[in-house]
Amino acid sequence: MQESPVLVETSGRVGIITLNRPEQLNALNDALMDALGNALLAFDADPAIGAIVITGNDKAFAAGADIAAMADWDYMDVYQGDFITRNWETVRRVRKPVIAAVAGFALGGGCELALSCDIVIAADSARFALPEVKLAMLPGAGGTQRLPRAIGKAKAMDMCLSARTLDATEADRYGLVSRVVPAEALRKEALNLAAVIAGYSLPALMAIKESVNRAYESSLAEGIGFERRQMHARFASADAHEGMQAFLEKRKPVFQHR
Ligand code: DAK
Repeated sequence: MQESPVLVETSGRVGIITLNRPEQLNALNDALMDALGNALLAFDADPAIGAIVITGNDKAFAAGADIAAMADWDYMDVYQGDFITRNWETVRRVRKPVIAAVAGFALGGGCELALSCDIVIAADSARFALPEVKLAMLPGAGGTQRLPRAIGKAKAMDMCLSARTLDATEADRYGLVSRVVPAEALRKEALNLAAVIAGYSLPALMAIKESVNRAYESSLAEGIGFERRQMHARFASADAHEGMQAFLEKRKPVFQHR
């Protein structure tokens, strides 16, 4: 029987998805992207889960779209099959926080997948690049759009046009990743961070995520207006009252995720 292209497990309120095509450096094919999307949506719908970690193995988070799968496609295959849009963007539909824990190669679509997550924790072994230009392709899963927003136009152009690889330190300096940790500590650090986040009130996390994402999609004035309404809405939440009351009573809050 063929092994599943993703492994799914939980640790407390954290859902963990491990990309599982190690022989192909987790190259992203349809079966993997379908399985990843299904796992993400299942965790998003599960009230027992508060945060999600996507990770790979020591050598690769993901070395990009599966070149062997794409090599024979023609325009009609990708247009009518709705390549990328059909099953690569599911992560953007997830309302809970998603952390990418990246060791080794995060290339092409792998780098774009990490960029689509909310927080990127990089092992010191992580390597980021958009090498599609070497194949006479272009980063087609949001790379040319999300990368300039993440690291600025000059550095994004450099990466996209030259296929230059960033090590973890450079990626951290450029703001492509949230933090860098020793490779051997990656999983523990990512799970600890996810557990901290998952311990907070879920509707507050969802409102924060939606508000931060709005910063990318709107003018500053619109974004501030959206944030203000989200903040007002917090006063309708039992957890917000519990959080403030617990502070005043010098005790730990007990959130109902309501
Ligand atoms: N696809 C398929 N197989 C891959 C792969 C990939 N992206 N990357 C590695 N593999 C496979 C290798 O073929 C090899 O398989 P076997 O020969 O053992 O059968 C195995 O994984 C181990 O790889 P290597 O032997 O090459 O390992 P090395 O350590 O020597 O080198 C490497 C590691 C990561 C430097 C090298 O494998 C490499 O350069 N891989 C390709 C990286 C790459 O170019 N990635 C970008 C892929 S393009 C679009 C939307 C999106 C995209 C494109 C279009 N449209 C909407 C049109 C996205 C494109 C991409 O992501």
